[in-house]
Amino acid sequence: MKTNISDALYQQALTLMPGGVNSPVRACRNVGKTPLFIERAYGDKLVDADGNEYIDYVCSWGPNIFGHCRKEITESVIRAVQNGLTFGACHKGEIELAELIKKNVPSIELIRLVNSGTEAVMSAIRAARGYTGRDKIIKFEGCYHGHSDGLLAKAGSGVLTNSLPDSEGVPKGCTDNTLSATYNDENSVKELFERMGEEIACVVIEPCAANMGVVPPKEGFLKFLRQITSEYGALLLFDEVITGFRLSAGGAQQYYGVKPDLTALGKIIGGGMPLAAYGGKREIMECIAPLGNVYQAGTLSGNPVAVAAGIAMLRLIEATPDLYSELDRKSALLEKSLFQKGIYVNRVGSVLTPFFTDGTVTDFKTAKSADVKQYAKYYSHLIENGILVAPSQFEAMFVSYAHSDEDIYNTIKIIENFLE
Ligand code: KE4
Repeated sequence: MKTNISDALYQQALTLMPGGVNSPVRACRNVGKTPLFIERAYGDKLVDADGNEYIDYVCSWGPNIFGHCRKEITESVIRAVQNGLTFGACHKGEIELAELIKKNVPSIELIRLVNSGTEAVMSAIRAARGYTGRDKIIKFEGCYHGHSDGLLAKAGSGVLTNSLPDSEGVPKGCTDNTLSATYNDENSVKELFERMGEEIACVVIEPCAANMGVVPPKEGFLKFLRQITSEYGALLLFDEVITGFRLSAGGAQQYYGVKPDLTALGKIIGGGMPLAAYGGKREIMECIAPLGNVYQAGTLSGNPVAVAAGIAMLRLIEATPDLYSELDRKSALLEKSLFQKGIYVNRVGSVLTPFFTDGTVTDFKTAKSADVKQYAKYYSHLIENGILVAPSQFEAMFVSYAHSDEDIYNTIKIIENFLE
């Protein structure tokens, strides 16, 4: 596989950006590779600068649930662009997108559009603190909620992959109010509430973790969090940046039947453009400026072009009745073939992770026991054979509606010959 153009571009990028990338995981350092430079994408395919084509299971880390360049979305963006790129003022698209989200995620009574998942979670936590008047938050080891200072404490995803237990540059004070619990371990949460319950503003969780690899909530865990937060007057914040519109049109809260007080969304709702959101109970969100005294703002928030992509995406979801059943069917084929070859796979709907471990992965500790060198070999074998998966054991594999059965079977064949 020739990659000299990507390699040359990478050398140039290294002189301009830290690690030559605009997001650490793309540097592929943990799989001992250098990044490909992608030229174009269509359906479930990516084409790199050297003309190599790949079946894409990264799907831009989640947004592309219909694959790349789905015409309903691209045409809607092209139309929007012709009316102007950004107004810095209200426009009706914001109402339409907000209504589409509220319709599918009824726990969201009031919503605020922002530009990234990081911003969505950071702002939701500020709303929780403003509403409760409390400072402490509980997060779970191995979960990643974006790179705001207070949340880079035993985060998953990039930080876990780069094995930085905490990020440098985050002043100690910023994480003093961040308590870490163990995913799927009720006692670790109970103990914190018993010690500091009255000081806890919210519990923030990925209702199905996907940043230490996919780790589903064990039976009753989310319900337990719902109960204990209500008991202590703390709020429950679901970070559904990945799971929102991914596990179902109502996200993980519909899939698992547990209603949070606040939700952060991103990725899919932007249709591939930089757009995210946070929202929840009216009386909580009424704390947000200009109504309330919790300040949050954004130059490009509710951007008309990004909103047009988001509206097209959510309309497409509503117009595709077999979306989630098809995603589940295709993803199950991958899961089954991996499992039959002795690989431990965690899968929920169309997000899955093959773990190179000696047993099932149920939390941060078991995820970290994975053989990342073996994963690197797996990654290299796949990419050499035209299959692109996450360049890290601690991410998810995404299946899109554009993945054909034939591509799934080709993928299985290539994975099986690696495992043999
Ligand atoms: P962004 O700020 O990257 O849009 O979203 C942060 C975020 C928040 N919450 C969850 C559950 C997330 O998964 C993310 C971002 N996910 C990572 C990969 N798992 C994005 C990829 C990257 O960092 O380049």
